[in-house]
Amino acid sequence: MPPILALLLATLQFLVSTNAQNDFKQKCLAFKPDTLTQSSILQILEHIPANTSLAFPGNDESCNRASQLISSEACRVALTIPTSNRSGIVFELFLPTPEEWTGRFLGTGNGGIDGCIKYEDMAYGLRHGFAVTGSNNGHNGTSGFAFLHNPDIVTDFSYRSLHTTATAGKTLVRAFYGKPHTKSYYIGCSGGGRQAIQSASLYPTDYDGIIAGAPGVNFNYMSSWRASFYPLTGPKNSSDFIKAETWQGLIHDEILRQCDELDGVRDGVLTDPGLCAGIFDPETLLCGEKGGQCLSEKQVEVVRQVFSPLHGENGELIYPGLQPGAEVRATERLLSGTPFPYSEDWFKYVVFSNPSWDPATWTIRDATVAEAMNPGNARSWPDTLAPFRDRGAKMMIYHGGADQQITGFNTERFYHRLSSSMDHTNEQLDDFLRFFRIPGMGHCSGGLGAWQFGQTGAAGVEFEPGMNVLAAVVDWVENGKAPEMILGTKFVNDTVDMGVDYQRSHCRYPFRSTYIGGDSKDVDSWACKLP
Ligand SMILES: *[C@@H]1O[C@H](CO)[C@@H](O)[C@H](O)[C@H]1NC(C)=O
Ligand SMILES: *[C@@H]1O[C@H](CO)[C@@H](O)[C@H](O)[C@H]1NC(C)=O
Ligand SMILES: *[C@@H]1O[C@H](CO)[C@@H](O)[C@H](O)[C@H]1NC(C)=O
Ligand SMILES: *[C@@H]1O[C@H](CO)[C@@H](O)[C@H](O)[C@H]1NC(C)=O
Ligand SMILES: *[C@@H]1O[C@H](CO)[C@@H](O)[C@H](O)[C@H]1NC(C)=O
Ligand SMILES: [Ca+2]
Repeated sequence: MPPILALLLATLQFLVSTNAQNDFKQKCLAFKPDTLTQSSILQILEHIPANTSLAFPGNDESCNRASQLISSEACRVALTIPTSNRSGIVFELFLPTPEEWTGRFLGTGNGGIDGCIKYEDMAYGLRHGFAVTGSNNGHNGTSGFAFLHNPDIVTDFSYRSLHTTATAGKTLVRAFYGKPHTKSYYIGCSGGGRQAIQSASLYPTDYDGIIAGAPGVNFNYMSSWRASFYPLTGPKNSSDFIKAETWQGLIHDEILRQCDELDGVRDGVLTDPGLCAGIFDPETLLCGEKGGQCLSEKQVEVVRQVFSPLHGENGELIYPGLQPGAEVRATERLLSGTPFPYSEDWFKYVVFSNPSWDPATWTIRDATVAEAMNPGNARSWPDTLAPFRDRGAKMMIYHGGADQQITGFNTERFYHRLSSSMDHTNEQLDDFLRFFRIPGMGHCSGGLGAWQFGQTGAAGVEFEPGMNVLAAVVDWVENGKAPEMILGTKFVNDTVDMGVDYQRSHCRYPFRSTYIGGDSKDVDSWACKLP
């Protein structure tokens, strides 16, 4: 092509794209979202050019999200929407350009008891052509203080904020593009995983495809389980307190000595921590005559209890124990000699409505009280998802095998609960719900395992169904291709730019990732087998 023609063409392309951008910008700024959702108040309406570092000056500092890179062009809408006469939500919607919109709708969740919008997940969905919503779940920041004497804010946290957001978001999407979305999806982990289960249970038509990561279900008892650690370990200065170095050195080493090779590979990962929980014996660490690094009798008992299920006042199992292998990072919170902050706030501001309640006084009696109260119906422990199943919706659940905040054993328990109460075989559950265990992964991310599979906004993997959980649930919903396994990727030093360390196929429960020989970093050296 002669240079002059090439220049003309380039100029033309530039003008066309600039015009499209101007059109989209005008369309965005002319949008009247607050007239479409009842009683809402417009907070922000702005056009975001591609590759903008978007700042959130009003965002609560405890959310630790001062800005977010938005890589594709969008129209941003922020509203406040009342949910009762004493509560309301901050609602956010990112709308891609009509050219980039796939027709899909995506909801994003929160974490813990927080009211932090996961802007990284919103940016992630936007980047892949979803119209994406997020909300503050009824209050701002990570503290539970807002719950005090306001059960409506607790209800928002439990399920209402997510449902309100889905409803408003879909209405606005239809108005903005002049046609409704095609399919709706949800992605969340931890507290966001709990919201996922609430949504499927209470509002089964809200989402067609749901990703529930490390779900904080059986929430009342989970809060008690977390609260039980501080009275168990004692504060940092108590005489038998087990220091982080001891958990990470002595105790972790002994767990690896007893359990690492149960899966056939000495790699620091317990592929199925359930095998270890059944046999691990901390007694070997008891100080004897030899001396050296060791544990007192009381410390041995603490270690034993940390890895044991929590039983209720009547001796019934209320929550399973920590997974062996999770102790390394559990020293950050559960084993830190300080109260678990979310549980402390939940008991203070919700269960007891008493800001001076002392978390050191927690006893199993308090677990009974919280469970009976079930504030805001936050239990999140359904025994059926039949309406969700019957309308053809799909759910993928995942949970790390070294989760330092919510034991992965509870998700196995949830799976068995659904299987037995719905009277479903694994194959029948597989039709609409699949659970993937991620060996060596911590809480939602991180760890020695192959933990990157598109579950968070920081995804370093391609948007391919085989290796990306969001793409996988889309493929399941839209093309009927159910995910057999998830290919996880471990990057060198967890740094995408440093290249792939290894990949592993994560099996759907109850299949277990099983070493069959060869280089253990080779994906073909492992197979999914029934135990
Ligand atoms: C945004 O940045 C990426 C990476 O630097 C680049 O590939 C892309 O072309 C940019 N997009 C626009 C619209 O500038
Ligand atoms: C919550 O934060 C938003 C900004 O993200 C702000 O508009 C709103 O007023 C805050 N709400 C409260 C109760 O502080
Ligand atoms: C708020 O609504 C409740 C019903 O949900 C009602 O009982 C109460 O009187 C209302 N309070 C105010 C201040 O309007
Ligand atoms: C331990 O520290 C707490 C403050 O965190 C203090 O109140 C308590 O007296 C200390 N106990 C001992 C035995 O030093
Ligand atoms: C590995 O990552 C950490 C941050 O997570 C960084 O401090 C360190 O320098 C990295 N190491 C290498 C070799 O890049
Ligand atoms: Ca191993």
